[in-house]
Amino acid sequence: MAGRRDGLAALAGIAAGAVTVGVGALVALVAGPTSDPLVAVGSAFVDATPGWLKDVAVSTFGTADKVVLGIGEAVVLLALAALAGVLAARRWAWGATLVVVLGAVAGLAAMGRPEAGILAPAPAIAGAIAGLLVLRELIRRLPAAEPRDEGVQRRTFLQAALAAGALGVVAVVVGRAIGAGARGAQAARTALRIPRATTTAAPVPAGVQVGVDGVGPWQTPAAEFYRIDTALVVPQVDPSTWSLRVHGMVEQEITLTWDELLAGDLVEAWVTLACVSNPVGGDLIGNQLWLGLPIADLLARARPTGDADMVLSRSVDGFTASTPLEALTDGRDALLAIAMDGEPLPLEHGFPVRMVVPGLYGYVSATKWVTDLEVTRFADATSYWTDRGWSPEGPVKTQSRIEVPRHGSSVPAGSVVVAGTAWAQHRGVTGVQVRVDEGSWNDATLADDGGIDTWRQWSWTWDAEPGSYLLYVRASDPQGPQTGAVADVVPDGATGYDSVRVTVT
Ligand SMILES: Nc1nc2c(c(=O)[nH]1)N[C@H]1C(S)=C(S)[C@@H](COP(=O)(O)O)O[C@H]1N2
Ligand SMILES: [Mo]
Repeated sequence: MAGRRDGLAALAGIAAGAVTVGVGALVALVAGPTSDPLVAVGSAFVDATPGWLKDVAVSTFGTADKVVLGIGEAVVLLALAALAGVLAARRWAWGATLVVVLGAVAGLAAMGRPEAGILAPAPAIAGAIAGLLVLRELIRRLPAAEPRDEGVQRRTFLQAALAAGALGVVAVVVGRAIGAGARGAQAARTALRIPRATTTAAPVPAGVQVGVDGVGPWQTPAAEFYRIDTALVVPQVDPSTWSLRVHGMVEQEITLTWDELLAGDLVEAWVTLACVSNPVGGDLIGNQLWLGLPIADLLARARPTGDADMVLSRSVDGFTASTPLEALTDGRDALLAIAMDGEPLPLEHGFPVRMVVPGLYGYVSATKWVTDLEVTRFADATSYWTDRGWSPEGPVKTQSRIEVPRHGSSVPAGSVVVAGTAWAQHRGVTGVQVRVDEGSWNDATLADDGGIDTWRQWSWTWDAEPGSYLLYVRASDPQGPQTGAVADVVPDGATGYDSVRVTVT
């Protein structure tokens, strides 16, 4: 009967595991959301993930990468919990050791988070103790190998195991729900009123939208804006306690408070933000109206010293980005942004304050939940992604994509409208061309221009005859056409022509 006993022991392990995780989630309500054992281990895993693997994850799962990580973690945890049960049933010390080791891993991971306080290991310790107690009780109740009343023993064991497991799951759900509700950031966001801009953005021309069905909106709705970050729980920052320190190679150190930021001369700007991990033709890019304080104003007060050439921005959760000082002071709309589309930043997009720098990929410029700017030198400091093999330079590459017709679609012969979007942030799109198979390039019609920092829609009408074709697109900026050479996203952004396969019938 060893097989069946192992199965029940595995169940005992899983039930004890659920209790461990549940108690951890409840204690994390006091110790802080990133000390939750599941969150802490997942976050440590994200930070330890080599750049290439992060790249594979983002390109395979896109913005669902966090969900996939969560499922992966749950599967590994279930297997380890089952193993702890089986071991404990054979020899208690083995199972107990595994539980203690897992607890220690989670506790150390929590202590390693940038936001860690002295209570950081508490959820893991409390969870492990609760898990050990439940595991011991359940192992004691395991039906004997040759029982006289096996049915009864089995039933009481299963009842106890299911009750413990259910309690654990309920604790996780309740703990997370209370945690989300109790955090003040969402309430503070709702109560916030965004001040008017001192400098408003130029009105958007009526024709920025190319007017072809299937071409995405020129302004990306905030709710649909892509989200890329390393934060497994969205950092909760109450604006009333927020401040930004500007220090390092400066003549005057500055601490900016939330009220000072709101009282500053706020500037509005349309900026298309792009992720360096966006593959050719991809959608890790969005265009929005941002409102914020020019970072140049702040730096002018701090007065960087002679040989400084970089600003290392840091968020509450420890993420860092290294931005050329030049890009923050050369007159472009580099902002400490507080609003998107006239509303306070959504929590997941950096509430209350993030950076937005036209022309640079997000990983070197767009720090969300930002609280610290250190003026320094590229020779002296690195940042989150440049430590992982990505280029210190992160200018956005000129790119274009075909949105209509869709890849793999069929269209009737005759006039076929081909349309999409092109971008060359801070240089401006000056032209777009479309090519059928290996034919010559045809000039597309550009929609109205929203400014050099935004993307631009385009369309071209194709006189199509029956057959199967590959359509290619390329954009030009003032330096000339984008390159057709195919390059991967690592280390500084993908290149190559976007193409779609179309069947004309
Ligand atoms: N704190 C923090 N800020 C961050 C990141 C992060 O991981 N943590 N990711 C950066 C990257 S790689 C990109 S592309 C942009 C994405 O901003 P969004 O999620 O608002 O679209 O945020 C940047 N700012
Ligand atoms: Mo990114």
